[in-house]
Amino acid sequence: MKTEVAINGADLGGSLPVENVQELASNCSKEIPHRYIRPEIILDEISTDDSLQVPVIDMEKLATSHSKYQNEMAKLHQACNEWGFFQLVNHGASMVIEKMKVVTEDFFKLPLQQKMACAQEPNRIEGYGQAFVVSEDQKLDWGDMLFLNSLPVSQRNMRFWPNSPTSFRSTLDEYSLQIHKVCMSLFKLIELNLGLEPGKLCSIYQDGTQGIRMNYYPPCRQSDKVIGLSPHSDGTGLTLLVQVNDVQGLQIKKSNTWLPIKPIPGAIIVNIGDLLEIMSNGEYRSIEHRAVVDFQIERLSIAAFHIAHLTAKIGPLPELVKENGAQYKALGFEEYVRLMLSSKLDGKSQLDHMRTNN
Ligand SMILES: O=C(O)CCC(=O)C(=O)O
Repeated sequence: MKTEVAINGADLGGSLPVENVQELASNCSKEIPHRYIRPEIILDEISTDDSLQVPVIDMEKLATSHSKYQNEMAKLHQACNEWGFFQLVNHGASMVIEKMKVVTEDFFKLPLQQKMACAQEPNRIEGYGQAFVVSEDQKLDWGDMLFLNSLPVSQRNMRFWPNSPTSFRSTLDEYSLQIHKVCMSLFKLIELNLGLEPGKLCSIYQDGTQGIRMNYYPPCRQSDKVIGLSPHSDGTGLTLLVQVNDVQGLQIKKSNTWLPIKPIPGAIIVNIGDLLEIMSNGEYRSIEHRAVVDFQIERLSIAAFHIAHLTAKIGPLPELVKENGAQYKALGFEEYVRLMLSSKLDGKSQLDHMRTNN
């Protein structure tokens, strides 16, 4: 994702309406429209090195101050610094994650007309539809999504929250709070690892915005020619992603090669977003990633995006600007969000506008 927020209800731009991909995919007799065909992906190199995987971080070990687990903090630092991605196990949110997976699957199984009750509105990113379609000739992703603002609670727009399945709303409420808690525990450890005074990062994200996006990627007969979600980095501080069913699809860019992620059952996949890259003055890096689709089976994922609070100043934290100077410009929060939302998903191009050497 890029950054998806509503600031005090202001319209920050939305997506042009396009065809529902789940419906398109269900109509097997129809040719795949050329707007979905991406010839460039045939040339992409995909890693076949099975031994190369993102680090696995154990939250229970991080939570104890016992000296035998100090190593886990170093592992976390290395994961943020060298990978920008890791899988988090023993995070304590397994029960609500399982419940959230069920309601997500059930929502996407509903007839189109029922799902359209939550459809996006012009100039708004929230709701059921697609995101980041900014021009009529832009190539399209092979996927639909339901995006909802979940925190702060005052930013929730229940107009877009499905009331079918019946437990959707209460489950999302619980999910949102628990995932936010896990995220804040990570920020607490990350600020320690960055040598910041306690509370420095947490105070920026504690009352920040959380958006949750449920992604649905239908199977595609020409799965090697389409892409579920275009390469991008997230405009967030941290993103916490859960894979709903057992179909692989997430790939991250590592040394110019796409590395498929093999999700560990029950793990949360965490990634550093552009905001944390900027605030850490480049010590931690957001990583380009994308989702590919399967030939036969649909794939679903749930991403929780955590963004700074609405009055935060976006820029490198002064404590982390050393001899190399500030690597990124400072911007007001709203300006940053507008920048992130104003274009299609395109690798890390948004962040380039923020670099001081640009
Ligand atoms: O579906 C996935 O695995 C990736 C989702 C993602 O990158 C996003 O929602 O921004």
